[in-house]
Amino acid sequence: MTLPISADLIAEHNAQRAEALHEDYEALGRKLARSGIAIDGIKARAAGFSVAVPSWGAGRGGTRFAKFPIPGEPTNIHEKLEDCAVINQLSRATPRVSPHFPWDKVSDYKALREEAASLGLGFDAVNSNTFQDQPGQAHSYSTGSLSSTVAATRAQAVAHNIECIEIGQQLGSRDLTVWVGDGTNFPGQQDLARSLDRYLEAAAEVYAALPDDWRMLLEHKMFEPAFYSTVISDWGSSILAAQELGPKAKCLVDLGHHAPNVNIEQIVARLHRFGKLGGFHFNDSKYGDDDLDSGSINPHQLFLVFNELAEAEANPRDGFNPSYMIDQSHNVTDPIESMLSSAEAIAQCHAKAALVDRQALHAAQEANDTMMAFQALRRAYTIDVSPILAMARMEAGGAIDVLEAYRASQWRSRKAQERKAVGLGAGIV
Ligand code: LRH
Ligand code: MN
Repeated sequence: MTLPISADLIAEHNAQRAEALHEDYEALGRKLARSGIAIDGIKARAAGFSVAVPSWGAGRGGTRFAKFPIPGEPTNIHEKLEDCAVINQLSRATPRVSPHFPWDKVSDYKALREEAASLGLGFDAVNSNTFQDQPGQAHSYSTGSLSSTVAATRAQAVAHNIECIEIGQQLGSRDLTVWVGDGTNFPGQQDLARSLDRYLEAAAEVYAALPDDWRMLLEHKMFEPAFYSTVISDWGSSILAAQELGPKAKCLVDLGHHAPNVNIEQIVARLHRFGKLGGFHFNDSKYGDDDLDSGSINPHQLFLVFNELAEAEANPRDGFNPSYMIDQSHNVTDPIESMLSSAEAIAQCHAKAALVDRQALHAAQEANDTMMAFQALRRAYTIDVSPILAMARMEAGGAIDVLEAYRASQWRSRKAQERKAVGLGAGIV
């Protein structure tokens, strides 16, 4: 395995910071011990936590208005894997990449899997794409894809999803994420019931092609690209579709796919209650599907989501195995820095949720002691867990301060010399 950043650079970086880290870690350890919490136990839990990064997040993203590339950004899946390896080498928390097809199409997926493995990476859920037309495509998705009124278009969308499963099998994935932008912009444009029926019929053909140990993750989204109705617009449509399809169909929660102020943590609790919690696309938003860095706008919501995940894990019902993935669009930052910062924010919320005194919380809830129930969460939320994550990271060979180490590596400026420039354009990738 040849990792992209020199191990000496990371060792030198950590050597300068280790003493301060040990001081902070021991002080926090004493504080937590007073509440009966063993800090090493939390560190072990943090060391076992990981989140997948999106291949499409390694490059600059954009909006319909514009995209502003940066010198040295990746131009193909091979360069994207290199950058994802930098994120994992420094954070030790992002060992899997979630690819998107046909954006990441290559001729030899076995070789791609080996290439990723040589960089310390594996593959998470594969994402199909029936929201864009590809050059030479027989049937346009302008009428929708799995719910299109045009049978040939539905068949084409089904075939593409099955092709993604076959690619995923070669990459070692076990999940297919299906997000369709299908919907309408005008009342009356399509029959709202028949659209769903066509979607369910076509999705059932994709479901039938799933290998035994695979899952199909249905991703709901309130709007965009459709602005009047969306076929799978909310968790209700998604869970009903997943129940209709079968036990291998689960629901994926993209945090940005809800109306402002929707209680997403309650959606998580509901999906788990009915055995349909399949995974997450972590990001943050203030208005629409802004795809901003996780925890950058509403870190408390992210904490409350992980609080529900901790409750679900403690009460797994018929299984608790959600896929954790980032799905962001990096329009104004270095994508690597954004994913380093986001992985940290997500891992922090996972660790803070482990610090909640659930006995005290449940006792206060049973006693209707509202303030003490709230305080049980707030106490954990306000603990700075960064020494725990940094210690786990350093012990795993990562960097104590991931952004400082990344900048010290001069990775981006070095890649700007090597990689061809990305053209101006618009759109998310
Ligand atoms: C849709 C979405 C979906 C991806 C795309 C890149 O908004 O969240 O998960 O396929 O972004
Ligand atoms: Mn998403």
